[in-house]
Amino acid sequence: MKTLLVIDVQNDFIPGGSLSVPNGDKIVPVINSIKDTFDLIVATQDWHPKEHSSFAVNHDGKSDFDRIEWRGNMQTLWPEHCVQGSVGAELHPELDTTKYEAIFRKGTDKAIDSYSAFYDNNHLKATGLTGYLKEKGATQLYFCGLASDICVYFSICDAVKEGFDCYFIEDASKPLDVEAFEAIKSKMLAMGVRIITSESLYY
Ligand code: VGL
Ligand code: ZN
Repeated sequence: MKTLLVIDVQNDFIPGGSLSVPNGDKIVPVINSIKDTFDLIVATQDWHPKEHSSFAVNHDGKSDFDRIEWRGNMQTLWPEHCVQGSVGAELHPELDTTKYEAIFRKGTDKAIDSYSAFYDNNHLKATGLTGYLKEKGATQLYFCGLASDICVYFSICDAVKEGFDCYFIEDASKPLDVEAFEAIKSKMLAMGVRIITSESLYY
C-alpha cells in the first residue's frame, strides 16, 4: 500500500518563519499535486513546549545553531520554533490536508528532541507511528517535507530499520543545508532508499 508521509510542512520552516528552510514554500503545490496517487496520507508536526531544551534561548549564554552535548548526544540549539498552539506550528495554510488520515506530533517532551517521526533522538520513546502504519497495512512509504536533511532524513533512517520500503521524493522536500545534502543523499541510497521525483508518481 502506497503511503505518503508529509513531514513538518509548518509555517516556522517556511521562508518568513523562525527556522526557515530555503524555498520551503515551493514544495506545497508539489505535495498537493501528488496526493491523489496515494492510498494513505499521514502528516507530522514538530510540536514543542516553549521551554523546549532544543531552543538556544533556554540555555544561558548559548546562541542559535550552537552545538552542545545533551544526554550523551550532540544537540544543535535552534531558534524557538513550532511552539505548541502557535501560528508557526500550524501546517502551511495552502497544504491541502483534506485526505490526510492522521497527524502525528513529536518533540512534545521538553527534555527530549525528536527529529524522526518514529522515535526521539535518543531512541527512548516511540511515537506510535510504526504500529499505526503496520496496522493500516502500509508497506511502501514515500517521504516529503521539511527539512530533507533533518526530520525527513531521520524519519527515513528509522523507517528503513522498521522494514518499510522507502522512497524520498526529492522535489517535494527541501534541505536546510543545501551543500551538506549531497552527502545525505548518498547515505540514503546506501540504505536502499529510492530517490524519485514527483513526476514519476503520475504514471
Ligand atoms: C526540524 C530542526 C529542529 C525539522 C525540527 O523539522 O527538520 N529541524 N526541529
Ligand atoms: Zn524542532
